[in-house]
Amino acid sequence: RFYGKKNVAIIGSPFNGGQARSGVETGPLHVLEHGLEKQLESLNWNITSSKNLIFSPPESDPDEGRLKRPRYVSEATRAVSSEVASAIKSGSFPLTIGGDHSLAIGTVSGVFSQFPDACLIWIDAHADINTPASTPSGNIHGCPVSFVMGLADPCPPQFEWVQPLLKANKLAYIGLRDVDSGEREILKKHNIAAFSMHHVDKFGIGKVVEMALARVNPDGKSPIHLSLDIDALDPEHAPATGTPVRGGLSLREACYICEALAETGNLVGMDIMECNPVLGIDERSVTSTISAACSLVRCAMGETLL
Ligand code: HAR
Ligand code: MN
Ligand code: MN
Ligand code: MN
Repeated sequence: RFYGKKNVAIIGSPFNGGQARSGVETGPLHVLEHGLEKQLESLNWNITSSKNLIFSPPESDPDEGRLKRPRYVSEATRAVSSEVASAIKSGSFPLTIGGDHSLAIGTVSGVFSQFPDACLIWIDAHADINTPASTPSGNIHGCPVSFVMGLADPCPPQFEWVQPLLKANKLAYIGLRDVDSGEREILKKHNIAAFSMHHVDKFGIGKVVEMALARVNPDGKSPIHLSLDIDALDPEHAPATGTPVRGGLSLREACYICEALAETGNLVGMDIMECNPVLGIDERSVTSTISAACSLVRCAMGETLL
C-alpha cells in the first residue's frame, strides 16, 4: 500500500498567476500558520521537507491568444512538477498547498511522471478543462486539466514541456456546478466521469464516490491523486476564495470524499488550492476557510483511519 510510507513533503506554492485576484498567494502561509504541520505529525506523518516556493513573474509576459500570463504560469508549474516528482522519488507523499488551481498543471505532471497508471480525482465547483480556444476568461486556472490531457491543440509554445499523461478514463470530478458550455462539450466528447452537485443530491456522497472510483479505478489498483479546489465547498464553509459558487458540498461531504480516498490506501498525492484569505469579509470567514482546508487535508491523510 502506497499509504503506508507516512512521509510527506509539503510544497507551499504561493502562486496567483493563473487568475486575476491577488491574495491567493497568501494561502499556503495561512494554512501552515493554522498548524497543519503539527496536525500531520500527530497523525504520525514524518515531514521530510516543508518548502515555500518562490515565484517571480517574468518582465514581459504578453498574452498567448486568449491565455493570460502564459510564461509565468508555465515556469511556476514546471517548478512545481519537478518538486512533486522529486518528493515521490524520495519516498514522500507530495502535499501541494496553493495558490491558484493552474498549479495542478505541475502537480498532475509530477505525479503522473512517477505513476503513469494513476487516476485523478478533481473536487471543484468548476471543471477547469477549458482549452486555449474555449477559455472565456483567459485565466489559466480554468484550463489545467486540458493541458495535462493534451487537449490544447495547438499546444501553446510555453507549455510544450507538459506531457499529455492523463487519459480521459482516469479522471473523475465531484462537486461541479459552474461548467462553461465549451467545457460541457469536452466532458461529453471524452466521456469523462463528471459528478455534479445534482448527482450528490440524487445519490448521496457515499454512492457518488463509489461510482467515481468505479469509473477511474475499476480494479482498485491505480494510484490516486486528489486535486481539491476549496471552492468545491459551499461558500458557507469556505467563503474566502476567488470564485465562490453557491450550492456546494457541505464540509462533511467534502471530508467524506477525502476519508474514502484515504481508505483506499492508494492515495499518492494531494493538492489543496484556491484559499484566498484576502477575500474573507472578516476574520471568521478567513478562519473557517483555512480550517476547512486543514480538515480536508487531515481527512485525506488518515485522520479517521486511526
Ligand atoms: N470556467 C471559468 C474560466 O475558465 C472559471 C474558472 C474559475 N475558477 C476556478 N477554477 N476557481 O476552479 O475562466
Ligand atoms: Mn473552482
Ligand atoms: Mn461561470
Ligand atoms: Mn479549480
